[in-house]
Amino acid sequence: GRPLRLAAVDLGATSGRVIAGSVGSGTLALDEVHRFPNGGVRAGDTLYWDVLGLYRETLAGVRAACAGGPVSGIGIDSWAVDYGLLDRAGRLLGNPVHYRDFRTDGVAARVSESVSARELYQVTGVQQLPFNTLYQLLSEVDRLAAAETMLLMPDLLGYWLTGNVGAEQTNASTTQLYDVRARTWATSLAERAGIPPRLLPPLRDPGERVGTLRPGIAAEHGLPELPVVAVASHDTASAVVAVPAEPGTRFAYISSGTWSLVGLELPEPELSEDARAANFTNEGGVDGTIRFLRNVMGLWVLSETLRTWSARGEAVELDQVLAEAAEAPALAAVVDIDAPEFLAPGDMPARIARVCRDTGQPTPRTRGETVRCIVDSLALAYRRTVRCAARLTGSPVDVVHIVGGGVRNRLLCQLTADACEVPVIAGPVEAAALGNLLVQARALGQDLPDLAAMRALVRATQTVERYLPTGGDWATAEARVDAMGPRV
Ligand code: LFR
Repeated sequence: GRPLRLAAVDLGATSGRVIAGSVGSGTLALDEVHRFPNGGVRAGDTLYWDVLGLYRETLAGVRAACAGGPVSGIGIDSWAVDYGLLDRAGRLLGNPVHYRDFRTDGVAARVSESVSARELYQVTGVQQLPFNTLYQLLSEVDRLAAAETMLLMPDLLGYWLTGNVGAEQTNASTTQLYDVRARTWATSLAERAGIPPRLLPPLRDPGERVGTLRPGIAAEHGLPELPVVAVASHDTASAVVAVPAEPGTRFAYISSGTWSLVGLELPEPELSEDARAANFTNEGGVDGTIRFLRNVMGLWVLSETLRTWSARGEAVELDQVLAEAAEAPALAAVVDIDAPEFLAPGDMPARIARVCRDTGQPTPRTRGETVRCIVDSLALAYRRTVRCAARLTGSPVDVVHIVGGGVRNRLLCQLTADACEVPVIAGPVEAAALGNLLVQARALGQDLPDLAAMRALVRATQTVERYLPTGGDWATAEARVDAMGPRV
């Protein structure tokens, strides 16, 4: 049909953007109308999100989208697991806390006294990460008595925009409070773990209407009373929608941003004990699909490294250090990039150097060597994860698709092809925004019956780059990392 102009609000942990997209038959065009930094704000002993800033920037972006031409809908996606609590009057109770805050330290171990890790996995299918919503809620259990509702970030913003509460399924599936097979909240499990089930709002499918922009907000911002559509509100779910896989190919994907989400799309959850031991998650996707994946620490380690250097007054450009890294010797030192010590903000170069020293490897001396160690270690983690996913599901992988901001890191893309020993197709960069737009467009009547149709449109309109494997002794490096300590 005639292209629809839609606003996609895509909130990442390090930056947010609002994209005005046109979606129609043969058309999928992006216009980035607003971009802003995001990140943790440490106040007192807590690492928070600037949630009011995110709300303000969301509205600024929607205004910018509308200034460029008529808009038919708004969709919001963001990182997962984090939430705000509302009281009985619908007011925000406290400022949402960042998942990298240390308040969840030790909580998972306490939960296993009331619900075993095995049962948790059987029901929710979710990997053990210290910051799962379940553990965050339990870290503030004394405050829950005053709370009526828990809203995940996109649902909280959607509530402020429309006045309606709900929980979109793809994001709800990351909370460890959701029954991945029944596709409902895991109410009895929640109760046994100590979470009042009233906190869990009605579920919505991606594509359902959240509501309409409240008249007061529309008037205040000079906006029409637009529909707000529930998209696949977990950014990773939206990104996977836009993976330009050819029909029938056996593909793995890497959604490459602050995190690297590495895995497969499955028709059913994979809940075996082997999958649990390998810490693979089963998150709900569009049209009943499952994202069977692991969180790899991602570009976070690189961006924290750059932040550390610039805080010391060293002028560093990403492209420059990547060029230096490309010249540095390959696989000279590798670390387990998923080790818990890389999770919290801080001096990553020092942590990398310490691990290299402690594991008897040469310590990176130059910036290029440090960055090379990080990208080699990331590629190695991709290899390990892709091969493990293939093993666990019995489905071989012929091609790895990389989507998201990491597509711009050409060194990492090439090393991924080398490490995984299969071709890599890299692109599109703005996959999460594209997936957001595609699901919105379908909800508003465009002819995109299934994921295959959405991906065909991405293939027809977006450019990708191909990388072929060129070798390297990844097996030896993998064995070195396997001998190191526990991972997140
Ligand atoms: C990626 C992501 C991951 C999730 C992490 C924390 O942006 O959404 O999928 O595990 O952020 O929420």
